[in-house]
Amino acid sequence: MTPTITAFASSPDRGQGLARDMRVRWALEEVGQPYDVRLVSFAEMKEPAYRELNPFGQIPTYREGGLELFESASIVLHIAQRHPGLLPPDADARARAITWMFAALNTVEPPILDLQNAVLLEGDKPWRPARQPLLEARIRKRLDELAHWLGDADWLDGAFSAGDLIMAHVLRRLGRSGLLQDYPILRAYIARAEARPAYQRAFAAQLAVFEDQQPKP
Ligand code: GTB
Repeated sequence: MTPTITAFASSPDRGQGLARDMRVRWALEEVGQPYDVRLVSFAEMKEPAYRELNPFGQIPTYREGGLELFESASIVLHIAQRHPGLLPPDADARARAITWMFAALNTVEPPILDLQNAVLLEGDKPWRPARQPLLEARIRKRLDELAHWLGDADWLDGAFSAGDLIMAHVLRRLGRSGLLQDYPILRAYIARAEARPAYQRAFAAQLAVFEDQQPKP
């Protein structure tokens, strides 16, 4: 059964791998599972029919036969549990890899999103300049801790796992912030993740959606 995921018909980053369907595409590519994509507009995502798939009216969603899922990391976990390649066979190592998925989502991503939301939504507020250093300091704390953990290891816990997939995608959100400048360990970690053939295929597939939309000369 070929799964179908939903993705942006029109994305602010025009397919630079930041929207969260990238996580799902990447996981499917890692395990060699072909998939179909249904592109949805912002208006369609807020329709009752779409909210049957995702109550919050967001991408990505995942449909496989009678199974319908939302939440990118839950979808990645589902894929990782049903196919070899993204979670280690050993039960303890598997639990640790899943722990890293949660660490990426619950410990590392929130301060990054706080900063991005401040940039996007609070640009005109009087407190914004004073808040910036606080937001950056919270991110730096996590980056310090993560870089310390990684040290000279390639991945977070042994072989590449779904934990690395989610963590690397979370860290990519910092790309334009300049905050990774001081973290060569993390830049190398992201570069290793991006060099994976599965990542490259997923990136190309997401980008192709928007390249196809370029006006023809
Ligand atoms: N927790 C959910 C998950 O992980 O699946 C969050 C899903 C989510 O945030 N979806 C966003 C969405 O549908 C797209 S990924 N937004 C539309 C809406 O809420 O109406 C977030 C995102 C969007 C765009 C960029 N970008 O262009 O740079 C980056 C990230």
